[in-house]
Amino acid sequence: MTVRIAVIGAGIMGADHARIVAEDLPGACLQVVCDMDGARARGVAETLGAVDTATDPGAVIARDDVDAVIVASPDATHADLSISCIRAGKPVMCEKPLSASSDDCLRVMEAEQASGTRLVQVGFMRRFDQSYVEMKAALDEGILGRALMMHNFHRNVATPNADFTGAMAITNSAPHEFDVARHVLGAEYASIWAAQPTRSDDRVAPVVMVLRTTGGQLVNIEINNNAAYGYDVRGELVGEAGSVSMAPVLHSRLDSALSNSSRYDADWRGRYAEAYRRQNRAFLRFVETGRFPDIAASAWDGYAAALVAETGVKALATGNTEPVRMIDRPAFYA
Ligand code: ISE
Repeated sequence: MTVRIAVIGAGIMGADHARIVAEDLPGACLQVVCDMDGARARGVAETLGAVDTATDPGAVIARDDVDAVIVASPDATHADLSISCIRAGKPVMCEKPLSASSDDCLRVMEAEQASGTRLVQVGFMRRFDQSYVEMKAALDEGILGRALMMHNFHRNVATPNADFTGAMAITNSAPHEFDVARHVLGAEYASIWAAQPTRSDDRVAPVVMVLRTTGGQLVNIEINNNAAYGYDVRGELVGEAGSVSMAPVLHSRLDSALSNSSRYDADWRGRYAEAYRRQNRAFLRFVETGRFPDIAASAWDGYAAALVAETGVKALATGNTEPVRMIDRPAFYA
């Protein structure tokens, strides 16, 4: 049976998810592209051959000809749209973050638990990236010994708009690292500290964070949303017996004029193209089988990332190391 998927949001990420569904997801059909801006929805739908377009997400979620939903609308709408999907009994793949507010994530978890069925996958696609898969495997297989530290660098060319703040570096960009480090280490966070250097202009400066896990490991994260030169993510997992670092993903190298060079992507879609594909295929299998994918992020993981982000925003304001106080993990998410 073909799974009819609606994509809500036709911006940069919605358009990319719609493309994956239309071109790279055998067994799925791009049923509806929905955006408040009808012309934008139509533009994406026409390019990809979607069956229909819409502007009202609530009506789309309720449609009988929609089996599953991908939410890629603005961050502030993610939690409520996920709850609407749960109430309609439809599996949803919600782009990260599930919310910038941990209370909102708790509401999603409550709705999901009340439904009695796992329905929410959160789009932390880095879990599906081969570099992190290999880091986690090296740790789980015992090759690294006990994990001590994880170093993370996350650089964007420039902030997407003038409203982007240092706090958003923590709530919008850093959740990738909060989630993937916690996933690779298999650990929860105990505390977070955050600070920013001073720039010469009024652009958002990098945010540097140091987190400690409940097992005493350190995770350091640099988020630089105005790195200027390219989209660049680096990472290294350091254990007592060895370490694994992320190799650059390159398809060519230019040798010329006594030098060699390689290119950076302008944003994350190229670097993580395969991870997005794997993630969305895992979502399709989830819809088909009802079994939540092993490595995917759940609403619980969305909550964990949001709580750490909230605490990180507080740490940035106070300059103190702030304790991360998570609720106990509900058995539903065991
Ligand atoms: C964006 O929302 C993403 O998810 C990207 O992966 C990240 O690099 C960027 O900083 C975020 O704004």
